[in-house]
This record gives sequence, C-alpha cells and structure tokens, in this order.
Amino acid sequence: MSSIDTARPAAHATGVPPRLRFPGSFVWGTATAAYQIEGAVDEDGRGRSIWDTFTHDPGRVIDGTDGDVACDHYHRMPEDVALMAQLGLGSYRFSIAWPRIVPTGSGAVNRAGIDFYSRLVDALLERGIEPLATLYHWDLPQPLQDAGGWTNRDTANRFAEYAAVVGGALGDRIPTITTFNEPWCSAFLGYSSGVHAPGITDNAAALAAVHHLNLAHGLGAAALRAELPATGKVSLTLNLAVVRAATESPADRDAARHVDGLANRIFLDPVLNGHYPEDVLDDLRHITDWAFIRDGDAAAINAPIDLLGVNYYSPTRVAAATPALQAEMSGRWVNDPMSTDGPSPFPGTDLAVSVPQDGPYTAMHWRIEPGTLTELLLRVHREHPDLPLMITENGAAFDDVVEDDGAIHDSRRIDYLQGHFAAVHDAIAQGVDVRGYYVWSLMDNFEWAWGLSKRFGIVHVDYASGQRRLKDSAVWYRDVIAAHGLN
Ligand code: GCO
Repeated sequence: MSSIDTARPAAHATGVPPRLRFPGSFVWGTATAAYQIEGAVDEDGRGRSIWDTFTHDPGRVIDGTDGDVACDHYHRMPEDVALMAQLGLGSYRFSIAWPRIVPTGSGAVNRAGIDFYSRLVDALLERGIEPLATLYHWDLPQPLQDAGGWTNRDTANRFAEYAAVVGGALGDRIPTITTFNEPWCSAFLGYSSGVHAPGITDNAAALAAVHHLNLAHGLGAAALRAELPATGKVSLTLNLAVVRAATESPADRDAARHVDGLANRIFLDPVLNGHYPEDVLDDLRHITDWAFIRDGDAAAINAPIDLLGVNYYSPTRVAAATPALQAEMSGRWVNDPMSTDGPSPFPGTDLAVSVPQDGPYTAMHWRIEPGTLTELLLRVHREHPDLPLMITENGAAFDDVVEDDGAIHDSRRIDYLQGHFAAVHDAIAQGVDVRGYYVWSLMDNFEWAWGLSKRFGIVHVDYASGQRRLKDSAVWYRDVIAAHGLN
C-alpha cells in the first residue's frame, strides 16, 4: 500500500494539485556545513581545526582557496535565515564547529561558540524553520589530530564530551541532533586517499579511523540521550553508495561486494546490527589485525538511533584491481588525485578500483542517474524496515553563469533535483519511510579539496562581495515546497 498522503490539500498558488504529491509531514530543507560556509575562523575564541591546517598547506586545495571567509555566514547569519524563510524551508540542516565549542578539543568550553549556534537556532525557530544540527562535519580540533586524530581511540571519548556539551546547551531547542556526517569521508578520504584533512595516506590508519568514528558515534549518541529531553531525536548521516560491478565477471562482482562492504556495511552493520561484516574483516586482514576493536565496543556502537540520514549524489562503478588496471591507474590517476576520468584506487583497499562511468555528468564529473536513489532507499528499507530515513543531502554542482541582469538560469540543477525528488517519491510509493529531503546546498560554498571552484548552491554567492542571489533552482524549489510536490 502506498504511504503517500493524498488528503493534504496542495498549497500551490495555481490551486492545481501537483502531479507527485508528498506525504503531509514530509519536510523540505536545505543543508550546509560549518567550515564550508561560516568563515570567521579566528573569531570569538574558535580554535583551529584540521581543515584550517589542511587548506593552508599549499597544493592541498585545487584552486588554492580556503574557508577563512567562505560565505561569511558567521556574520551574515540573520540575512541567511531570512533567505531560508523566503524560500519557505521547513527545516535547515547545519553543522556545529567543534572548535568553536571546545576550542582545543578537550576541556574548556567556549561560551561565545555556543551563543552563536543558540542565536542561529532561535532565529530559525522564530521563522518556523526546524533546526537539524550535525555535531561533526569534519572539522576536528587540531590538538586532537596532533594526538593521532581518529586513529586515537581517545578521540571518541572527547567527542562524547563535546556531544554532551551541545546536548545540554541546545538540546531543548533542536528536535534532532546528528552525531556524524559521512564518517566514510573522514576515514577514507582523510586517512587513505588523503585528499581530505588530515591528508594521511595509510589504509591501516583509515580502518582504525572507521572503528573510532563508529565508536564515537555510539558514545556520542548515549551522551546526547543523557542530556536531551525525552522527545529529542538522535541520528547519524551516512553517504551510502550504490555499487555496481564493471562487468559480470566473478572478480568484478566480488570487487563490488567488497566495496559495498567498505562503503556501506562497515558503518551500517555495527551501528544497526551490532557487528562488523565478517567478509570485510576477512578481506582486509592483510592490512590490519583489527586489534583496535575491543570487548564492549560492538554494544556501544549499536546504540539506538531514531533516524538515518542518507546523503546521495551518484552511483559507483568498480572493478577488481588487476595488474593491467593498476598500471593504467598509475599513469593517469596518481598525477591528479581528484580526477575521475580514469580508473582510480578505491580509498582504503588495494582489492578494487573505481572505473569511469558514462554521463550525463555534473560539474564534479559525477554520473547523474536518479533511479539509483530509489534503489538505495529500497535496499536500506528492506534491510531495516523500521528505520525512518531522511535524505540529508542531495544536489549537484554545475558551472553556473551569472547573466548581465544577475539572473542564474541553472536549468540543469532543476532537472537534477526534479529527477531525484521523483526518485524519492517513487521509494515512498513503494513503502519506504522517508521523512524529508535536504538540498545540498542552500548556497554555494567551500567544496573541500575543490575549494570555491565548485558551486552546489541553489543560492549563488559572490565571494568577493558576499552578495547572495537566488538561482532559478531556488525559485523553483520554493514553488515545489509551496505545492508540496512536483508538477
Ligand atoms: C559531502 C559533504 C558535503 C559536500 C557535498 C558535495 O557529502 O561530501 O557532506 O559537505 O560538500 O557532499 O560534495
């Protein structure tokens, strides 16, 4: 039976009911992350994070930019919240910068940091926009990295302390708090491919980081529960992958199983089922002995969550790492670690490689295939039927052009979003409990190793002046929200 609520009247100005209507309680939002938008890196007692260090290390960021100013959201927060209200957003997903709250990662709490997020939350609530806060969107306090970062088990305890501080200070006004955003990126891009901070290239370190991130999620979830009101919800956001084998050969199919293990099951299984996938443990014994997994960790990681956030952009295609592919890789990929044109190492393993896919592509060279989002949601729902899901990120970068009159006709972004909204609708119609959707991103921002060169926003940001301009996609999204569906 379809769970789509057809009783809700369409609020669209034309009075014509949308063709694809979403359930009445479905939430429409946009997402951002602290380091990508805030700037003000040295203000009001904020400590340094690994991203401050990384971006100031020449050669790490493709266009040489950094997040020192970014969208200057720290100073423009009221204006940005007004913009959200103008779009009719039901919710706003943002992240809290750990180094603003606990500047050195342990010990003293910085009141001014809490005050900033407190003002943000109040501004949102005043406008009827529900805050969804993430505790960790990659900005680890640098002193914790100096002590080993996520390879150090103790970082998980520091995270739980930080979670308790935020839960205690803001938990009465934030209905849902997310522990981590995309631990896969923190572990594998941070410690294996090294294209993200802290820029380490060591597969064994990445696997230790996976475990300590999972542990930190579990300890953090428990710490939050102890502080939150009974109605407070705790969630985790994962960037789950739809992994396809390059060919039907047994070797490529096994590579797809293996990568599915590293991209999805190494997080989903311990968090939701209380154990690591045996096949993944076995696959990687030549890299690590997994001795960092201690008695009691499985139960801690398995702390209940109320909601799973799913970030999804594009499918993944992999092949077994044959000598021929490895040779091709060393010619093409190693010289350009962000290239997606040729076969590339799959972060964290020497058993599989990522291979190119056909277009259409976004400006990230990510294949556009909305139906794979339906496929992913159906899979998670099949394996965890009682778990509510939320699309916490989906969106696309394109090379936007600002016309002389200031207009930005980003029709390809509208097409991308429309296709993915329809894919979510399709999953809901097939019985998946999807509670809402957050466009990545509210505004153009600092796209990590790509710097300011890739624009994901539905709002354009002129980085020189800080000026915000609605792209066509923002106006289109406003109408989707008003109609609560697609026409
Ligand atoms: C991620 C992060 C975002 C990115 C977005 C586009 O998924 O990598 O959560 O911070 O900016 O995904 O790459």
